[in-house]
Amino acid sequence: MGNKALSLIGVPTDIGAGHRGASMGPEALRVANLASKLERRGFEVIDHGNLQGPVNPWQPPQDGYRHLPQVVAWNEAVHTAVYTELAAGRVPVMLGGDHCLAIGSISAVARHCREQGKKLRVLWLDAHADFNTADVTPSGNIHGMPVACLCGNGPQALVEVGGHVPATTPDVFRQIGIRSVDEGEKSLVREAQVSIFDMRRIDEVGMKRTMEEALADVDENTHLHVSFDVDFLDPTIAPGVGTTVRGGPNYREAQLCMEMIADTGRVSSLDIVELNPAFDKRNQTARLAVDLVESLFGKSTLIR
Ligand code: 6HN
Ligand code: MN
Ligand code: MN
Ligand code: MN
Repeated sequence: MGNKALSLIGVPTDIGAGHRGASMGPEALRVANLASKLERRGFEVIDHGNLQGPVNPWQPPQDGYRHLPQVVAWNEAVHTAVYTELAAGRVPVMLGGDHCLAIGSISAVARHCREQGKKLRVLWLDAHADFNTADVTPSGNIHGMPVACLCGNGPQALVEVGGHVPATTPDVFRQIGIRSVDEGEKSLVREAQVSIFDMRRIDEVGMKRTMEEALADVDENTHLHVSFDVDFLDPTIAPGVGTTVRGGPNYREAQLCMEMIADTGRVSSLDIVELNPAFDKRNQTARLAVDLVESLFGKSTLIR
């Protein structure tokens, strides 16, 4: 891993989620010693503390979206903070917060890539495709919509958060661990030809081949962004999330996934989202997330 300057950005909100509690995610990751563990690995870590934004009014959806103005406000703050760190030559690590915040972070990464002539690749580690729109969403929760919004399919105010519309295109995404896609969402991902390595595929070919394929054309000019939704992991090892879906990667599969991403040496930005301490037990899911993030930044169990 080339760039050893990491910037932690806490975003304490559950504004896009269907359960309260992801707002406590940043603190749980700090309590699990994220910064000191990365420092021990030779990184220079600056913790910028938490961004601020509107409180969660806990209202029902309006016109297909829940809390749209508040989601826009939080994402504008995320976009600015993440863009600022990238421009300073640092690796932003966004501590969510729910997954709607990826609209702000990935739009910032995409903008940085356009300006630097870099090729963007987003690894979307998740149980969900997060490709819903107002017409097909079963919940109105915007954390189920960030990939669609980033590809220009969403409400104008959100689609425009990064200034450039669309912020990015479906071909930059590689989705891994997917096992819950809503009925209408399925047609949308098919239509957009999103590259999805779902659990069926991981079962059939294994995590090793899955990651080889997902990372196939990552080269020295690639900016690799990892959007790590903690519900990617099997709920038996990671109960501390709002939307558990059984049948996810186990501990070793998740480690291998992270280690193979680390081996590219191209990880340049990261989201850690959907961690929900209200559902966790003794902070175990936060500690597991930190363990996996250490692997993502180069900790290896390999003996060499
Ligand atoms: N996440 N597909 C469901 C929905 O309500 O749209 C669940 C979304 C979960 C989103 O976990 O980031
Ligand atoms: Mn850069
Ligand atoms: Mn997600
Ligand atoms: Mn998810």
